[in-house]
Amino acid sequence: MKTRAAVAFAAKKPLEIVELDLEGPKAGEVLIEIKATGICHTDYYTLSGADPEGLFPCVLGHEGAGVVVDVGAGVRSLKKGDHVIPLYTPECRECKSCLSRKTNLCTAIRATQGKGVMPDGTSRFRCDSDPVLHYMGASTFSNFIVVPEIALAKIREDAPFDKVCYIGCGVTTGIGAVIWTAKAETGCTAVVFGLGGIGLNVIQGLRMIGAEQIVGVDVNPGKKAMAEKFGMTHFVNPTEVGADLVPYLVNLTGGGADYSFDCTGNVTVMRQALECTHRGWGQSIIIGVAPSGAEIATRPFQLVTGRVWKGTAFGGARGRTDVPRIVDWYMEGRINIDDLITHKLPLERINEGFDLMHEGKSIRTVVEF
Ligand code: NAD
Ligand code: AHE
Ligand code: ZN
Repeated sequence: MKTRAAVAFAAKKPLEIVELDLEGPKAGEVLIEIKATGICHTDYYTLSGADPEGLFPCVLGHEGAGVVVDVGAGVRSLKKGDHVIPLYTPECRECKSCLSRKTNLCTAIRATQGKGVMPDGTSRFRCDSDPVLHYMGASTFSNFIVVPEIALAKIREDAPFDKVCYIGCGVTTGIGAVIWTAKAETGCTAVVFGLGGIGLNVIQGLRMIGAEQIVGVDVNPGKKAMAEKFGMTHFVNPTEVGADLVPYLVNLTGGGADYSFDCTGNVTVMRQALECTHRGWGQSIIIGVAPSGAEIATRPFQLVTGRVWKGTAFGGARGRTDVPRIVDWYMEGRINIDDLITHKLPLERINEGFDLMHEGKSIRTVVEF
């Protein structure tokens, strides 16, 4: 069959809207019609050439929602017409990682996913008979995609695609980082670095669990109003505070934050985030994805004195189990997604969505098919 897709033919080049050939689902795979997709900073990161796993040509996008059109042999948990969210972190419930209950990082298909192919080692996309690669096991910038069954969360049918697509990455990552990775508790203090599509969901998660103080740090003061709406209690612009940012934040939080979250992908910020946490128990959660070759540093003394550095992928969520619950939270009005979707575009204008992100004008742009 044919599918309309925004293809990244090379790093640093605008996406091109083309018609691709899409092979149908093989055993254990599912054909999905994507109805809507968000644009996450990680799509830009890979397009920029900074991702060591970035392979081209590929179809980017990993924050989508859609409908099952067809299922391959042996697929039991999904049927035609089901509404789904593709999962870049699958949940096979059988691998060592899934069975450990210690991580959400299912390993069943990670190796092939990182190479841009399906578990059988081939791509389902072709452009003029040349293969085009998948991305993060999702490729939601295509109207139709093929995804392994274990990488699909079945969701309720009354949930609007143009909102719940964001649960495919940003919402789950931000809220999950608070509740599943940090396991932050009521009354805690927290500092959130980067008030974009992820950071605002961290703030929303902190408000949900009843954090006492939520400090937001961003170089763009234009992010302040939205962050306040989502629960931020104090805003700090690092360009105004300068080199004294860490002591400033330690003082503001009464000796250091219980939790901090990096939502920038900047390794200098990651160090500041660790060092502004409280001696003895502070935890700093790295969410941001840093460029190839970048490394984090701190004095070991920071860890000797009890601070903990952690990272999180997809907020620690087990996708098939947790994503439908988060969709319920949205439908019950317990979380706000609508205000974070600041822009909507048709596929033909997807490159404008990347521009809006760069210019700091959007939180999330959603592309509708
Ligand atoms: P975004 O572009 O919407 O937001 C980034 C924010 O950081 C912006 O508001 C920007 O002004 C701010 N910022 C930039 N430099 C800063 C600095 N030095 N100090 C303070 N603020 C600064 O991006 P996003 O979609 O929110 O993604 C944020 C990061 O999270 C990216 O690195 C992305 O790749 C990563 N991410 C990780 C996961 C995961 O599972 N770990 C999931 C999604 C996104
Ligand atoms: N390919 C990158 C890794 C990027 C990365 O860490 N991705 C996150 C999700 S970001 C979503 O917006 C993730 O899930 N990581 C766990 C994993 O297995 O990739 C690189 O740097 O190599
Ligand atoms: Zn993402």
